[in-house]
Amino acid sequence: MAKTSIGFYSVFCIFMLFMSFFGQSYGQLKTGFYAGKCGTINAEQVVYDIVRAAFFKDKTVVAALLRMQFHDCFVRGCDASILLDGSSSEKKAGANASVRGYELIDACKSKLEEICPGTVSCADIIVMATRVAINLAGGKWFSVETGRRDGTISSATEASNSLPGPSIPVSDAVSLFASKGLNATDFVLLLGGGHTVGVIHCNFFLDRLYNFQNTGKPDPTMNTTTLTFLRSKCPSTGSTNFVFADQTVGSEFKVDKGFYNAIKLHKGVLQIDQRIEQDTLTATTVNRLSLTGDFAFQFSDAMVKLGRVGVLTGSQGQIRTNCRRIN
Ligand code: HEM
Ligand SMILES: *[C@@H]1O[C@H](CO)[C@@H](O)[C@H](O)[C@H]1NC(C)=O
Ligand SMILES: *[C@@H]1O[C@H](CO)[C@@H](O)[C@H](O)[C@H]1NC(C)=O
Ligand SMILES: CC(=O)N[C@H]1CO[C@H](CO)[C@@H](O)[C@@H]1O
Repeated sequence: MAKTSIGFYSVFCIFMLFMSFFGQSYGQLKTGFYAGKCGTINAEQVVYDIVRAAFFKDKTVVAALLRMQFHDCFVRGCDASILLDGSSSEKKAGANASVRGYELIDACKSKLEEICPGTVSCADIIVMATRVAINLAGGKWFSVETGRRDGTISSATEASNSLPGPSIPVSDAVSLFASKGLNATDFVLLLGGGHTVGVIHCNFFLDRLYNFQNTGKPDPTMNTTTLTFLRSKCPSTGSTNFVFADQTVGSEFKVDKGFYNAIKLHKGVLQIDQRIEQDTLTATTVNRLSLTGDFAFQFSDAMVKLGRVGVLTGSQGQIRTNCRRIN
């Protein structure tokens, strides 16, 4: 009897070991995929240097890259489809209109093509660059997985259908993230980590200031101090102005837990931002992240998980030589 269970146990262990090598659905992504692939030059360092120089000229590259990675990964997976130019590519979708940072990715790509042509994918450049930006903005340094390949299809219609709108109910957002392999905790971490930097244009929340759900009144969940401030920035007649997504003063350019503190004071700018503080599916996580130091450690894990969504690896897709077009 004992012998049988030991036998079973060993077979089970070997099976688990085998699964750990070959069984992961993201098995072909790994940390340090480019080690030794660009001679003595470290591809991750090349990206680091370029993003660092850009950051010291303009801190808003952090928000640009975070939003770019989110939008890339949520439409056809993290395959750099967001970078493709074209009259009806993802870039042209309404929700994508304010994604920025394309030139920074181009700069990384040109340099890497000089050093090791046809080797480093545009999809990996987005992920490596975003990791650097997060760190420069005060977030923890973390290892990224690489080995993604670039997609060949980009569709504006698909982007419009895959990206969430600012008033999405929490339960719908949780389902959407779950469909990408991200749980409710990941959702709260990613929304807060993204929206702790960057800006929101008035048109995305004007209804909350003047005519919430056609009541002719503001959103009753909004802090009245914040309401007065946001109204001063965003007249009811409309404007192209924008405000910081994180209304904690002094925290606007930092990847930190400031966003959770702001929404606990009802200073959320987007309706979804305030909703995660109110909905039972997410409120406990928001509270924990605002009260503890967990965000600093857990945000990076959530970013790594985001980077696994729908990836192409191995012989799938291609390594674009120019991130704006397929080969
Ligand atoms: C339900 C999920 C989400 C919704 C509905 C949403 C919606 C929005 C909207 C409407 C804006 C304003 C865009 C503008 O004014 O130009 C925005 C900005 C932004 N979002 Fe999200 N977002 C979501 C999740 C995320 C995630 C997961 C990330 C990153 C991990 C992220 C990162 C950003 C960043 C960095 C900005 C500022 C961009 C900039 O300053 O250029 N968002 N988001
Ligand atoms: C979400 O996933 C992370 C790991 O990826 C795990 O640590 C966490 O417990 C999960 N949370 C829930 C609510 O399932
Ligand atoms: C509104 O914000 C102020 C700080 O600006 C804060 O003191 C107050 O507690 C907030 N009110 C609510 C209801 O969260
Ligand atoms: C920069 C960019 O491509 N903007 C486009 C975003 O989407 C709207 C509506 O689909 C277009 O009119 C913009 O040209």
